[in-house]
Amino acid sequence: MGHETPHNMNWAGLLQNLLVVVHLWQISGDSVWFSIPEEEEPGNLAGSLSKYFPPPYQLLTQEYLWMDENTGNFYTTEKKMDREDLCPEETKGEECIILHNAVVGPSGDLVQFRVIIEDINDNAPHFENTEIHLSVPEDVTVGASLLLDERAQDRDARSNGELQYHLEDSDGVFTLQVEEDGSTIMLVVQTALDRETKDQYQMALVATDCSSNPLNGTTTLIVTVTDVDDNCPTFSFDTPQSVTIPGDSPKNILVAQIIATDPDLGPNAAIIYSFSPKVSERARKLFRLDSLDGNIRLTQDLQSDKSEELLLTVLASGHRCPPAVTQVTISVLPKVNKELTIKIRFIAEQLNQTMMLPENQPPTVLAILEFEGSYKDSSFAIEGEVPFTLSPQNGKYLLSTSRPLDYEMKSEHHITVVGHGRSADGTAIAPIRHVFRAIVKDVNDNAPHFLQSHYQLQVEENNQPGMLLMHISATDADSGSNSRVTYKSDKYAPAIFKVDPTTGQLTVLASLDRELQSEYKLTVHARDSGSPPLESVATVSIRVLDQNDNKPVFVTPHFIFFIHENVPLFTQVGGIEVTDPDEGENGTIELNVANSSGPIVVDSNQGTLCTTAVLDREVEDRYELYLLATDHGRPVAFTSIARITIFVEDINDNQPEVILPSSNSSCLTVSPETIAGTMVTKIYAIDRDSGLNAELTYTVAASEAAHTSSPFQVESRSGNITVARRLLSSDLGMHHLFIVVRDSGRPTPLYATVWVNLLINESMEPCHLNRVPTWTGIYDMVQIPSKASICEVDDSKSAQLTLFVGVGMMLASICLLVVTAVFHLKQRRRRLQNKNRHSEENEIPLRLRDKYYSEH
Ligand SMILES: *[C@@H]1O[C@H](CO)[C@@H](O)[C@H](O)[C@H]1NC(C)=O
Ligand SMILES: *[C@@H]1O[C@H](CO)[C@@H](O)[C@H](O)[C@H]1NC(C)=O
Ligand SMILES: *[C@@H]1O[C@H](CO)[C@@H](O)[C@H](O)[C@H]1NC(C)=O
Ligand SMILES: *[C@@H]1O[C@H](CO)[C@@H](O)[C@H](O)[C@H]1NC(C)=O
Ligand SMILES: CC(=O)N[C@H]1CO[C@H](CO)[C@@H](O)[C@@H]1O
Repeated sequence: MGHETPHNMNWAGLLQNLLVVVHLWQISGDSVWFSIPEEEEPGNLAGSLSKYFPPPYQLLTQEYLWMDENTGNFYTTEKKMDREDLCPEETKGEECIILHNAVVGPSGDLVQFRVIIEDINDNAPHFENTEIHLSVPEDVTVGASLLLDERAQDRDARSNGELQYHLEDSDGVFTLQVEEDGSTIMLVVQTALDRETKDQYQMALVATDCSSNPLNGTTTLIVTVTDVDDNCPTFSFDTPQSVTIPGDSPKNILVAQIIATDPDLGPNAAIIYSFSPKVSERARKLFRLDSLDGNIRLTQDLQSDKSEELLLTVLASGHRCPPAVTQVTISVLPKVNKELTIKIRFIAEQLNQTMMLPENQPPTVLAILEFEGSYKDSSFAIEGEVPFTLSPQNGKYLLSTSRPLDYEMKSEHHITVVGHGRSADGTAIAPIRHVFRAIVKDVNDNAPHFLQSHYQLQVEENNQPGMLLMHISATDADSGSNSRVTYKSDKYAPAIFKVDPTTGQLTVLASLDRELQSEYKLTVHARDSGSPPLESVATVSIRVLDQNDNKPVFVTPHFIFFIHENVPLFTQVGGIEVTDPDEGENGTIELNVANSSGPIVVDSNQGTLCTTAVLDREVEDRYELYLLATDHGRPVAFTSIARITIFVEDINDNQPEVILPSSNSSCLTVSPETIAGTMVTKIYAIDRDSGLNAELTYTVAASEAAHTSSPFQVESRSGNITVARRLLSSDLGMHHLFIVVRDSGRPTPLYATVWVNLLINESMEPCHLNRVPTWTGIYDMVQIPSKASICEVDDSKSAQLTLFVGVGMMLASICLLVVTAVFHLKQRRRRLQNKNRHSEENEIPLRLRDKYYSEH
């Protein structure tokens, strides 16, 4: 066909199409149809075209059906066929037919066949609304029917879609009336309704289809019974018959509530309350009735002292109803004070009724208490023991402190005040209690307190500087800054002690020297931080303990003493002054002789030297010794050495000794021509003493021939015998001179006498004396010639006497002491056999003697 002219083709095509349509019509006209139930499972054989057409087969639309190309069998597909979807609602009463086109036969003819989809009851009746509301007045007549403008739908066809209705749970109050054609459903009232009894009915409206396996649908039918004014107000039992009110009731107080009820609804139940015209004028004046809520209130403050009864007749009116009537009796009691009330006016500082009171104040008024209202025999009293009092004054009571409060003793007080009283008619009223709370505020009224007012401590000297001595501490009973204590030493305290202001630590800044100062006292002040601050004082005594840090010191390195010779044994020579500033054993000195040249010992206890032998100046006139002083310090003892020189002083214990002439009978010849003034001989004498005791004078006591004056004279100091005058012839012969040789010892000089025999003869022969002349004269041998001494000044008689007496007494004492000492020694010797010689001698009490020492 392909290459014909368009003109020819158009005509040929039109003809062909016309033929197809004619043929199609022919085939469709053949009633080739199949019937399939809806909602078939996939793959079910629905029919076959093989009976009608030769193969092959091709279905043009394959949505719901699938056709086998060779057999012409067609089957349901995955997509189910729903009759209600495929055929519109309007075709409900008819068959639901779907046309299918297929190309069949070797020539490829287009055929059409029908598939009838059969209905199954797969849809339940369905109400559009789940609830149906209907209203019906309560006074509806029995038998009245109400239109239910609601029906169920069922999409199925024929009997599967035909519906029947019935009611469930209607309890016989309602029935259904359905028209023949089911177009209208009526609800028929079967019993009388009363809203006040039951104002709503609920039931189920059920629609059922007419299939053999019927399905149904339900909706809730709610019938509301509407109100009709068919009731009148009545007073409820709650409405009080009588009311009692106190005589002091305030204005607007609710006296009574009148309650009337009308079971109807809304405006049908509206009630208006009013007093009956019969209510008294007084009652109308006192009470007000609220017309809407029925509350009776006082129009004014009631100040009634007498009892009274008022009758109130109250009407409750409803719409189109006669008023309901009730009566309320109101009893007014005379005004009574059932309880006591207090009025409190605070004077003290207070916060939320809690008074803040500083401690230590003199008694002050804190608050004024007063009864509110008038009572009989009213009074206030404080309960319990508290430092507060109440004092009445002009019907009021003053609450005050009775003594100063002490924060440290008690910081909070609770004061219970009890008020008693009776009402005006004399009946007792329960007492009233009011508790006041008072907080005591701290005032700096406590000084810091030292545990001890006096601290004593000891510290060894030569300490480390900065050493902690002790911890001083004081406590303060106050609180807060009133109790914060700082320490300070007073301005007179030695600067080497330091007190830490905050810790109270006492330290010594320097090294102490007990020998410089062994005791310190300081005053420590503890002061709190209150304002004004308070302070207290403690004293600290510090005793410096000794260390052996000093050597014994002799007062001089060289002592010089003088002692008379011939003094008795154990005579004291002198005192040795030696010191050691240390204390106790550290300062206890023992003296020992290191080496000595003489019979001298030391008494360590007394610090004295004494003799152990009788000294003879004429034998040894000085002694040297060395003394060792040792202290008793432990572990190290210190020593010092001193030199002692003792000079033995002379006493007149030797009489002059005449050396020349050697005997009383020796004789010398003197020429008569010897001129005057010529020295003829000399008396030579010695005295072993020294000083004055050895200073000799010579005196002629008397010549033999007393009647003539002697031609010879003795020079008193030199002992020269000289011719006194020109010798005369009468002078020839023997002359005997009795010479006294006297020393100048005090108090009594010693003397010797000698005869000097001189012969004046010209022969100049040596003379010889047969006999020693004898002395018969009286001469005071000891008397010192007035012109004897050149250097000596004569002492007065009284001085001499004093000296005599002194020496005498001294001698006597020494004797006595020696006797005592000897006795004592004997006693001790028995006990102290093993003690050394020094200690024995140390026991001898010696008489003190002046001491001498040199300065070099
Ligand atoms: C003597 O000194 C030592 C230390 O040198 C000391 O221990 C002792 O206590 C001191 N004795 C006295 C009695 O003070
Ligand atoms: C005595 O002791 C001192 C000091 O120790 C010494 O100088 C002196 O030579 C001693 N004398 C004799 C005689 O031992
Ligand atoms: C000389 O005579 C005197 C007095 O009679 C006498 O004291 C004296 O001892 C005599 N001297 C001598 C040496 O005999
Ligand atoms: C005594 O005699 C000696 C000579 O023998 C003489 O030197 C002396 O001066 C004389 N003394 C007096 C005081 O005359
Ligand atoms: C006076 C006197 O005795 N003279 C005598 C002096 O010496 C001679 C000789 O010896 C004597 O004969 C004297 O008598």
